[in-house]
Amino acid sequence: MSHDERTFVMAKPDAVQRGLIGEIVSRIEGKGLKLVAGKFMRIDEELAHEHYGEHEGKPFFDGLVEFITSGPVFAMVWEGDDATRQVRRLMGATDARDAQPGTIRGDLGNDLGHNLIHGSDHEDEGANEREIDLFFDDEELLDWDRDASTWVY
Ligand code: RTP
Ligand code: MG
Repeated sequence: MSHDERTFVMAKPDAVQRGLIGEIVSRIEGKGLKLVAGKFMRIDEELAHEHYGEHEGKPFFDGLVEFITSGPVFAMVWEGDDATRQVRRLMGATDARDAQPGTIRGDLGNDLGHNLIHGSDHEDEGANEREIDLFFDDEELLDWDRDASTWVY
């Protein structure tokens, strides 16, 4: 069991516009994963093409790029046991209209294009590391340990 698996997560422009950054962070934090990096940023055209390269050529690609570059996003790296798959479970199905209640997309997302959150694909080996590299420099990833004994009493 690896406790140090890292996964890339992003609150998409619709989440930022709707004031849901905190809610998204809170759900992942509440599950017990550990935040190791976070950056409020804009995605330019080039980064959008790299990040969503697997979808290049598909009919929805141009709309996807337009959406993801339309406003700021909050990019994050989360760490923990089985982190990539755990985040995908918290996210719910891609089309927010089909996502189960209890998931971020199921509870809060609007539709297929406006689904609030991106998480690395756990079925695509190495996607998490690839995406972390794309968005963050090594020194932006913080190594830290929880020390509950100091703060919780
Ligand atoms: P994401 O990459 O954004 O976390 O979403 P995902 O893994 O759940 O879904 P993926 O298949 O990677 O698709 C990326 C985004 O493209 C939009 N999409 N539109 N048929 C369509 O019109 C279609 N299919 C996918 C979605 O907004 C999805 O989040
Ligand atoms: Mg995907």
